[in-house]
Amino acid sequence: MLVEKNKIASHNDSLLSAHKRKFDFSASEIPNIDAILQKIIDFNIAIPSWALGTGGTRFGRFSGTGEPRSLEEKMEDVGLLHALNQSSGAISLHIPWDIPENYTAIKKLASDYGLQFDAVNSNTFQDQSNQVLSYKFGSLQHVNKSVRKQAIDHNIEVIKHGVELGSKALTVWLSDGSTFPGQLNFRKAFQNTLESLEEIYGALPNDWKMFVEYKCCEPNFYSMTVGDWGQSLLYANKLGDKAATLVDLGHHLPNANIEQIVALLLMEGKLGGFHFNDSKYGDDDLTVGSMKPYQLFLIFNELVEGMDARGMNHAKDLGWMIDASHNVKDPLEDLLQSVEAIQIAYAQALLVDRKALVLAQDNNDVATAQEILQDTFRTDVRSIVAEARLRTGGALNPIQFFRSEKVRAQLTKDRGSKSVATGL
Ligand code: LRH
Ligand code: MN
Repeated sequence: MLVEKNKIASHNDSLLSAHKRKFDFSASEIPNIDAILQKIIDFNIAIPSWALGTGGTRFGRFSGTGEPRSLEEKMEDVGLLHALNQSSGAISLHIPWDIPENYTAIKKLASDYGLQFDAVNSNTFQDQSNQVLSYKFGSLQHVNKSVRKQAIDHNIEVIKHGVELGSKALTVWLSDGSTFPGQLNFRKAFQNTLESLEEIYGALPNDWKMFVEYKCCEPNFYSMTVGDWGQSLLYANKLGDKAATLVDLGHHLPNANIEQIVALLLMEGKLGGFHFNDSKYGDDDLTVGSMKPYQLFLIFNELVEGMDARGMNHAKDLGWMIDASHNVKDPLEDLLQSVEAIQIAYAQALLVDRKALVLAQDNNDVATAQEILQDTFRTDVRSIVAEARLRTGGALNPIQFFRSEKVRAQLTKDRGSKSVATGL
C-alpha cells in the first residue's frame, strides 16, 4: 500500500496553521534552529523486520490483522512508516526469519520505498526444522565443537546475505548461558564463545562491523555468556577494531545506569549501536520512551556530548535501531511512536547548553547542572520534530494520518485478518 503524497499534503494543510504557531514560538527560542533541524532530518532509525506483527508472550498471543506475510510485505510496512515520518529509512533483517529469495528484486523494492538494509541479525537461539544439532545448551559456547561449528557457519551465511543486500554490520545476540549453578564452566564458555566469534570475525568484509549484543537474563536465568556491557566489551576488545558493543535498553539489570555505560563505551570507541525500546521490569520490548523518557533523554545527552567529543557523525557513526515486540497495540502505530520518542530525546539533547553545564560541573554547582538538564527535558520540541517531517515530505501527525486514512483496514483488506508475520 503506497501512501500518496497528495494525501499527506492535504493532511498537513489541515494542521499547518496550528503547527506553524507552535513551531514559530519554539524556533524563536533557538538561535541555531536550522542546524538542529538538519541534524534531526539526517537522523534515521532502522526498523526491525521482526516487530511488524503481533508478538505475544508465553501466556498468549492476541493476533492483529493485516500482518505482513512475507519479507516483501514487511518492507511495504517499513516503507509506509518512512513515508509518514521520513526517519525510518532502514530495515534490520533477522535470519532465517527473513531470508531474501531474490536479492535483486528485494533491493529494487528497498529503493522504491527509500530503504537501506541496516545490520543483519543471526539466530542461534532457536532450532530450525532442518537443523542437525540443537542449541538447547547454547551455540557458540557449546561444549560440543560440532554445535559451535554449526552456529559459526550460520553466522557466516548471515554475513553473505547481508553482503548481497548492501548491509554493513552483523548483530550477534546469544541466548547462551546457564539456568542453574554448576551447569556451566564460565571460563570455558567464554573461551569457546570468543574462539567462535573470532572465526565469524574473520569472515567479515573489511568495511563491516560486528555488534556484540549483551543481555543480563532470559532465556537463561542463572548466567548469560554475554551478560553485561563489561563482558561484551571484553569480547569486542579481544576481537578487534571491527567489533563493538550493542546496547539494547531492555537488557540491563534493574536500575542500571545505562547513560553512564553509554558514556564509557563511547569514550572507549567501542559503542557500536542501539536496540531502542523501553521496559518497567524485564526485557519488555515496549514503546521507546513509554516508561522512562528521562532516562532516554539522559542517554542521548551522553551520546551528543560523547560523539561531539570524538568528532563523530551523529547520523552515520553508530547503529540506530529499534527492537520491540507488540502485544496490545498496532505494530505500526507503536513503531511510529517509538521513532517520535527517539527524535524528541535527540532534539532535546541537541538543545542542552553544554558550556553552562561544564561550568556548573567544574564549580560543583549541582543544582544548576540539574536545572540545565531538566529544563531542556521539559522543553516541548514536538513542533521541531514535526517541522523536520514537514520539510522532508512527511506527515505532521503520522498516527493521525494512519488512523484517518484507515491504513490498517486497507492492509487487512489486502492481506486478510489471519495473516501472521514471522518474528517475535
Ligand atoms: C534478544 C533480542 C535480540 C534479537 C531478539 C529478537 O532479546 O533483543 O536483539 O535477536 O531480541
Ligand atoms: Mn535486541
